Amino acid sequence: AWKKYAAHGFKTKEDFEKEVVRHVETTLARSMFNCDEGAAYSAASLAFRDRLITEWNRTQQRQTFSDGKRVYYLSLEFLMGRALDNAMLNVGMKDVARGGLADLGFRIEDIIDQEHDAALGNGGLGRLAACFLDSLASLNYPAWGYGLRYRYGIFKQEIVDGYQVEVPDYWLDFNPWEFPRHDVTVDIQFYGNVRKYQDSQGKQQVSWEGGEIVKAVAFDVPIPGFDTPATNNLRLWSSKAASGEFDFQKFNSGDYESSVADQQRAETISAVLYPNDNLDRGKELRLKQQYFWVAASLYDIVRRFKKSKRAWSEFPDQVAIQLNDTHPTLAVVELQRILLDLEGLEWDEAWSIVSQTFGYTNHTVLPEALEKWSVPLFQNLLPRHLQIIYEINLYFLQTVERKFPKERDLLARVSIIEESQPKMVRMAYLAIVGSHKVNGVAELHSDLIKTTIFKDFVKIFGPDKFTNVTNGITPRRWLHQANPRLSELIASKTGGIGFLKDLNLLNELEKYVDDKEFKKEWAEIKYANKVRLAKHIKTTTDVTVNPSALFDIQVKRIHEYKRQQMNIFGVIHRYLTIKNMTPEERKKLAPRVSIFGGKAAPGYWMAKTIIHLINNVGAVVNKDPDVGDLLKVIFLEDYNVSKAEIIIPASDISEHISTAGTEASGTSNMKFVLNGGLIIGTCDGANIEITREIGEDNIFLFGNLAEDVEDLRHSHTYGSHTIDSDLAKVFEEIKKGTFGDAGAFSALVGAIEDHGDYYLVSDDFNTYLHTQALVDEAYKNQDEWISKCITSVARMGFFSSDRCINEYAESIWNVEPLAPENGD
Ligand code: 26Y
Repeated sequence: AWKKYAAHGFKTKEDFEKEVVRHVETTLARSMFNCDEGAAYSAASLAFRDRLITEWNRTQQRQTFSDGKRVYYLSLEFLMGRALDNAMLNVGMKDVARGGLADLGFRIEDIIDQEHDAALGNGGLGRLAACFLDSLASLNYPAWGYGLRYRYGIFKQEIVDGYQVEVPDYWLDFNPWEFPRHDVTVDIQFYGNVRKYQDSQGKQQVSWEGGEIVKAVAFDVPIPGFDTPATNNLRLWSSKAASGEFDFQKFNSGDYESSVADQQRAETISAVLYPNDNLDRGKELRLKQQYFWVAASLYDIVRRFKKSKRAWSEFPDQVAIQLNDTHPTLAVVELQRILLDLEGLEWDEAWSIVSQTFGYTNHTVLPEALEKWSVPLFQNLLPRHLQIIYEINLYFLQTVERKFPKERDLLARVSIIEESQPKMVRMAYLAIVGSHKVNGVAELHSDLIKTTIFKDFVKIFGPDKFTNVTNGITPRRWLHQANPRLSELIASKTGGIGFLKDLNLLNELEKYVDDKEFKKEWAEIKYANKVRLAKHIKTTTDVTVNPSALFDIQVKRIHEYKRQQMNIFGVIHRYLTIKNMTPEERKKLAPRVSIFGGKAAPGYWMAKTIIHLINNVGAVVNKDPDVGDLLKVIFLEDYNVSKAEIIIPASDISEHISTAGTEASGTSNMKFVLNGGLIIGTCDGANIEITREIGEDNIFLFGNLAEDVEDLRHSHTYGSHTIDSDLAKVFEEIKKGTFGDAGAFSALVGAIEDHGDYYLVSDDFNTYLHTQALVDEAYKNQDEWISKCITSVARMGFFSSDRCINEYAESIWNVEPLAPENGD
């Protein structure tokens, strides 16, 4: 309804065509005679960008005039995927664009397909940030995202001879979705030293001097809300040398090369996204990235606040800053430094402002993913910040000592500084001490952090500081955009597209669980989505798969804790079973396509070995005439957001099989169920809440519980560890060389056989196979299967990121949406 109020931009397909032609002929300086799909994509995007920017300006003005509290979401990762399709759908103009493009001789799908994914993230944490931006805009919250404008996003994955090969993702050749703000820059300081002195009034002053300066330049990306004119901003910082082009002194003295090198060194800061997911490597350049981004963002936030001429004490009433994991924790220290050293506040006053402003979201309990920075590194790069951290720690430990005078061990345990060699700064502890709320991302996870890694802090701060906000996903991208036909079918039964803004309206679908006609349409849509994926598989891997087979999908980052190795061992077991069957027995088996996808961190050898094994198993199984259509094994190259949009709607069953207690939440589990697929999974992360919502008859759960993991691990190490007999047969086959050189997989097998099986693959293998057999049986009864799918979708309303953002707004940020303008 708001569209008619849009002051600028096209309304009809004819208007849209004019805009496209104008951009082709002027902005792109090309002629319509040689306008290819790439140019049409660029011009269509520019036409939408123009439209968004008008609304963006209005939104920003209204937020400024209304003068309310704003939310700032600080994330090192924003895994946005493609923007054009999303923009068209969110402003409700896709049909107009389709018509206009058709008149110009293009199919809209081909144009959408031209876009390069914005892949500024690794996996779940980065995609969550992107879903949150969509919800914040759609719900009219005054909110900004702040991140880094990496020149290289997550690497592109190629599979060569079954191995992962990483190729740089240079994506900024021409990006129509960003506005460079060459006038919005911040000078960021590194290194140098700290001088303390008395000023003329005798007041103690601290000054951070010398070192080097790098310039941060803002690039703005408009974030359109769905069915609202509200358009928020994602500000990404790019680094460049502070002196402008290069150091003229060096140039004049003939040292041209080294002045160019300085320039390049500055640009390195925002050059590349670190490709590790849930693994901290403590690299100096990453700490530089973190400070660069945090300092630029805080400068921006403080500048905006200061325009309002309010007292500093009102800062927490105007500003909420959410830390997406510990990556932006330096913001706590930087704000304290600004208030103390630059604004002249007293410590206690400054600290009270700081700790009321921040909220910290934890996304993992894995010890190897918890960030720690070495004190000597810190001392060198950020000397003043290290001093402030020591002071924060001192005051914190003093209050702990007062409260628990007899507990000496407690002080060492909770100290922000770990007394190791070298000493380390524990970023999660700093984030807890510097925030007013700490949240986990699913109920089990939030309970676990309170009873394990942050137990002492619950005792110190009380339980109310720790809370849960279960993750969610945006139904706009993950249903409406990825699965347009299902979205349309749902709309036809729930009274229009309202469910996309109020996902609980999906409940209406329960009425149709036994409706023959509805179920037929439902099944047709699933089949069509499987045909679409089968085509993608054919063009990318040259393997033909039968769309009537059960599609079993596991797509996510490759990690031992996510247990893709268990899945592929299960596939091998299935293969061996088929080989041993008579032709009659084979006829009774449900045909299956096992589909994998995901990237391994470049330095994570075990993960790369898992990819290698999957590909080698595929090479053997897919050409074995005994097997035929009964089993196909596919590894899809370069899993990313836009591929997820094709893969997820095509699933019958998806695997979310992490060792219980290790996957904080998972979010693809929600996406798969929302698209009418069932889940096989462990009692971990959000699987538990999904089960609670959809009912345990509609999910295939198996495996040991989180509470039993510790004892099992202990028994592997100190008791006798016998490998499950089915798994032992699988290992035998691998060792025989059936899937290529056995030596290549000895570490993978050895981790389970000889090194304690930390992820409990053997312990869970039997129930995993058993549950997969139940899946086979259930799939044979298509009528019941479809009923389960419909019931599940009907009960998924809870997992909208809109619900999740409203919870953050109420329980952590204390912000209200900005009411739409009159008439909007
Ligand atoms: C320390 C650094 C190298 C690091 C970089 C990326 C550490 C962690 C990460 C990424 C973590 C991540 O993606 N975590 C996932 O967050 C999702 C959103 O909350 C969860 O659903 C998922 O379970 C969790 O693994």
